[in-house]
Amino acid sequence: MRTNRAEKKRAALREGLEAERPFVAVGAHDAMSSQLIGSYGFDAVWVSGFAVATMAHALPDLNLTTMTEALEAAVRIDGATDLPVLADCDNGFGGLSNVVRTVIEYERAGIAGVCVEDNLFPKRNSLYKGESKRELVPVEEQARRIRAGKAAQETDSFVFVARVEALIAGHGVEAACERADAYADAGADAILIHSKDKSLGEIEGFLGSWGGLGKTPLVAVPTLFPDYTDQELYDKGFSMIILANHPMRAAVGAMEQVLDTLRRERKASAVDPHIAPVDHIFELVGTKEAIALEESGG
Ligand code: SPV
Ligand code: MG
Repeated sequence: MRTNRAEKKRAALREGLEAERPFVAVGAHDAMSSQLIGSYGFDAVWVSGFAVATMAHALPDLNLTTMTEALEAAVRIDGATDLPVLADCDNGFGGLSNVVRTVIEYERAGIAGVCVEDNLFPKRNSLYKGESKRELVPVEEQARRIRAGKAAQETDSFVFVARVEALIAGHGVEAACERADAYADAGADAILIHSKDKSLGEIEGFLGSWGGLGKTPLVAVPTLFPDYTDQELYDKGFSMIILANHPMRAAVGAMEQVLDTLRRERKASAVDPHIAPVDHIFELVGTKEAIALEESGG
């Protein structure tokens, strides 16, 4: 049963990466955000390390979440959706053996794929300001980790996305291309090229010079270049677009507004127009069906 479900999701993720249209994932931080992403017609769910650290732990995105905690979150997120789930596994939570264990554990848990980045342990979230120049895991070592991770997977279908942080870390386009080549040669199923250059100049430079374009699927996280549609990013050469943290930021913004109103108005009804009715929540989680089953006597 589980294998079947996992295999279907892995096939959907692989098909999406090869599709002739943008394959769009949205970042989840818990089971309900995952379920809602499915209800709104997206193609996949991204388990955002940033969003899980924020929402499940109220911690910064600095490798403070352990692999076990990240995997538990991924399993809950996967359980709440029929969409394929790509799990952000930061830098694989350590060195080469941690990357290998990450692949083994996530694959066994039925997750469709993992994404592993070349940030040193402990990592810093790529969007943090003042982090323009920093060291990364040396390219040969990261390629070795990817090769070891790929060798550890039991099924051919499990997806390993290798994330290149060279642009974020200030190493430039040439280094980014070298890393993308090395990771694709090591067996990565797709390359995520991350950038915080709002002008898209860095990304355009990468797209203009990377020889792997069209051979290995490319993944974008347009948090800091949010004005491009998924179709525009697809037309530039990206297969998969990840809207990484928007449900988490929506939830925080909504909670802050509601709490502020409650503090000012001192009565519950003041926020009623701004919050989901309890009946809607009951419906979302299948309450009527669960009670009917309990009472069916069957
Ligand atoms: C995440 O969502 O955790 C990501 C994307 O890794 S980013 O925050 O842009 O690094
Ligand atoms: Mg992350």
